Amino acid sequence: MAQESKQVDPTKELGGAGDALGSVAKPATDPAHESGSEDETATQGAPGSPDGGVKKKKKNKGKGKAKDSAEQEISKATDKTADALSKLSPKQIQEFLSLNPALLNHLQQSSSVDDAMEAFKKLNIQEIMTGLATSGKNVKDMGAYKFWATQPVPQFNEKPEEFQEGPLRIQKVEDIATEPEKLALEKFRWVVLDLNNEDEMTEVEKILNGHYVEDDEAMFRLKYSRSILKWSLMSPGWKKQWHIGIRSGNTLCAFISAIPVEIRVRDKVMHSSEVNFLCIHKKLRGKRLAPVLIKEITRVVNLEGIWQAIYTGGVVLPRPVSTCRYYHRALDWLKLYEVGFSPMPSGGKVQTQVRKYKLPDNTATPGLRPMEAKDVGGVDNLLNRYLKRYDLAPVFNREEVEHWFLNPNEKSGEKCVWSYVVEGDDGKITDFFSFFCLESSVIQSAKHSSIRAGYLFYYATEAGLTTPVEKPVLKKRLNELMGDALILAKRYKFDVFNALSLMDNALFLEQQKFGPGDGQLHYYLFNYKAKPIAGGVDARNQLDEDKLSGVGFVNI
Ligand code: MYA
Repeated sequence: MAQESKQVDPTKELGGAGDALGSVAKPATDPAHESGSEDETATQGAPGSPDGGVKKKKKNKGKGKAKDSAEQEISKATDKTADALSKLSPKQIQEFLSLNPALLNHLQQSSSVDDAMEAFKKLNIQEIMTGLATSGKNVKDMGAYKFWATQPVPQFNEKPEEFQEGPLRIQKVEDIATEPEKLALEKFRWVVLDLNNEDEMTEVEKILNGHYVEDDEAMFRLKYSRSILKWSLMSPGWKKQWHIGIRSGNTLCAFISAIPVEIRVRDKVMHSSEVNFLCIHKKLRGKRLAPVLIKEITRVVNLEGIWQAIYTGGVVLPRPVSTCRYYHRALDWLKLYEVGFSPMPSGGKVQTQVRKYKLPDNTATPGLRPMEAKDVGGVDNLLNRYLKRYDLAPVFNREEVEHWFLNPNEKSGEKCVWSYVVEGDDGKITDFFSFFCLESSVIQSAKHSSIRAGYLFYYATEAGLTTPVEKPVLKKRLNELMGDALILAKRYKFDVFNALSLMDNALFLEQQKFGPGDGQLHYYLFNYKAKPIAGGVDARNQLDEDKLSGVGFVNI
């Protein structure tokens, strides 16, 4: 899944992370509990989830005044945090680190908590903050992962350097239950959604558009169009029984899905599944329904003899194989500013910002043109060779290349993916890039109801295919291609262009005026232990051109 992320002013990152520290100290509260949910009795037997979201501070999204008070708030929080940190006793530091396994990992490398405490004391406040940002939000003590501690996933206390890569659990199809787990309440029932049935597709669209991923401050919520849902849920080999819901009466109140994917982790290629669109109605949150859905998708995937899955998320679970950061390139800066997506840098002016993000009208790469059906073979060949450079990547067949890059739904409605190629004089495809459209609802704005975001999808270029890679050559070519991708995205009326720090993106993000976001995307593998894979950012959450990401898997 994509994660909601919005642009941060890099000079203010310290304040943002300070907020995260505050949230460690204050126990989280789930708003659904506060409102006295009518469904309290609907619990699956374990009320009072120990996790819950960090309490949301609704931001005032007005312009100048809000900005000033936000700045003051950030600066106050930073001062308070610095002050609080300087007063921590060793015991408190130890407790703090135990709440942040990822930061502890980073400090520890291979040593004990005592050594980590020493290292912690030596860190300056900014390092602590960015270390926290790197560790992600909602990190819990391992013991608090009641469900995930029982699943075949690597745990936080295991040392990656001692990992033997491979599956964690070996099973046989004949041992897999043929019926789903019984739901605790009679009014709940399992359903398999038929996405070829327009009414059932409407129900999926409705639950996702009302209840799916939001940013931390509940300002934006991902809004999947029907065409992107069909595109992403009905890819080659899709199975109806992998589109699962729970109904309460006639209302679809929870959903989870999977599609088949071929993934490669280093040298190992696996028939696998990609799990996405896990969503529970807001009134049913915190009632342990998510584990029930996850166990059910595991069961139906296992029944097909598939034992591994890849999935991503904004929350920290045991245990990310990689973590990437979101970056955003404003195309309509004024609109992004008006909805609270992009901040005004201190001392900045609207006109200067608008000018900064202005783009030429026309693309500059000779031979660049939209991808056509006749290019499928060429793109398949180039892309699969390019993806071999990464530690974690899909392996596409021709049918998948056709599906993912040529709009299967274009005729029936909205276009959701744009793909371009450069054809050399000899007719060979030398370069390729693609991006897809995913809107976000603006939850509270009188002026704008949605943001149209382009997400960088897969790309490949012959310029990156030398052994060893000549980084300056690759960097130059990627900047040319991505500069054109931005011009095209602007032409197609996107407001913002988003990309993660994965693939070789660290080579062009800054040059193309992408700014860091407040969102991270953690990559997970189910039933496969793998050593960590670089996410394109360093321990301080900054782009790392020296150590490019090993992630070549982009999801929707
Ligand atoms: S990621 C998108 C997730 N969806 C959203 O963020 C939409 C908005 N939020 C919601 O709808 C709910 O808050 C969700 C949790 C449904 C996320 N991935 O029922 P609960 C664990 C995995 O009381 P709720 C995507 O779609 C949590 O740590 N687990 O919680 C990929 C706790 O377990 P533990 C998660 O807040 C999904 C337990 O659930 C996530 O009401 C990949 C609490 O359950 C999460 N994003 O609902 C799924 N969030 O006690 C895994 C919370 O251990 C697939 N939890 O801490 C695994 C592979 C399966 C197939 C295998 C085949 C081989």
